[in-house]
Amino acid sequence: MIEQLKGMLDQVREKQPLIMNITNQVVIQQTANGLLALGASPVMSSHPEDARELAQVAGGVLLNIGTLQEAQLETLLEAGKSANKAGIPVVLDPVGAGATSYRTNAVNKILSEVKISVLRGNGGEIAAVTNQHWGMKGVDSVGQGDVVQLAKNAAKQLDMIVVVTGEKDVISSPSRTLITENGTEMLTRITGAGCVLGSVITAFLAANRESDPIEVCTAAASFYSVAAEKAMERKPKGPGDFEFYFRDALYELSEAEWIKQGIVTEGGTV
Ligand code: ATP
Ligand code: TZP
Ligand code: MG
Ligand code: MG
Repeated sequence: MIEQLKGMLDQVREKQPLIMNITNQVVIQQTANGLLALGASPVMSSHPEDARELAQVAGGVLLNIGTLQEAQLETLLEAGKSANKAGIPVVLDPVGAGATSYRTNAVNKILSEVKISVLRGNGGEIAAVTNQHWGMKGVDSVGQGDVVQLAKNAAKQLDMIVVVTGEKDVISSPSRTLITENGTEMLTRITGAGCVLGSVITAFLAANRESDPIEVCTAAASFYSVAAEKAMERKPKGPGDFEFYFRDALYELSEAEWIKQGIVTEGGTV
């Protein structure tokens, strides 16, 4: 089915969409560099008024609660509502949901006040948002379960696209599920692999407004995982080399190479 995703990467590189990120203090630089390597245009914001204005001119908004502070919650909500008014996609990364009730409650507040287009998290985070307990060790998922069923149930319950990442990524809407099978375990050895993917999904959505959003999210996840495989082909000595090679791959991996290597399957109806 991956042939159907052809063209979506080129759209990002051609349109260079402005992506507004309200993200955590750990991954600000990785996120800006990842988006620039991909061909998008990043801007970070941390003040409610600034975020409200930026959301009116951006192509998409990424909300990430990784190092949430009380004042930042207002910024996230303002940005989300402003993006809703502008009619642009909003992606939410519920970093560490389930690890503390503070995080879980913050995610629930955002979900109740902002129309989220895509929720992207690891298994433990998505389980927590849907009132299940898979287990979290800080920001990492430690529980195990049926990720395909988790994504399907979450998409239905929340009525939005849900991307559950891990060894495979499961992308589910309330009516359809797609699975990407590429990637490398080395992605778990660098911080921000999930967070940067959230911004990459936002960039794909911003540049492909006429396409089916579940296919656009799948293109983003598939391209990202194949780029990680390309980085591994250069035989990094460890996570340090890998991080640089991965950024290079986000920059140089062509649409044709990605489509040739990407494995995407239908996950059945919900
Ligand atoms: P965590 O905090 O639990 O590490 P995360 O928010 O960083 O989660 P991941 O689930 O690690 O997000 O996903 C980030 C990227 O890494 C995705 O592209 C995913 O496909 C990839 N990935 C994660 N684990 C593996 C793995 N074991 N094998 C292949 N790819 C993986
Ligand atoms: N602590 C708070 S946010 C963050 C850490 C380590 C980064 C998490 O990044 P990711 O992409 O979820 O691994
Ligand atoms: Mg990670
Ligand atoms: Mg994460």
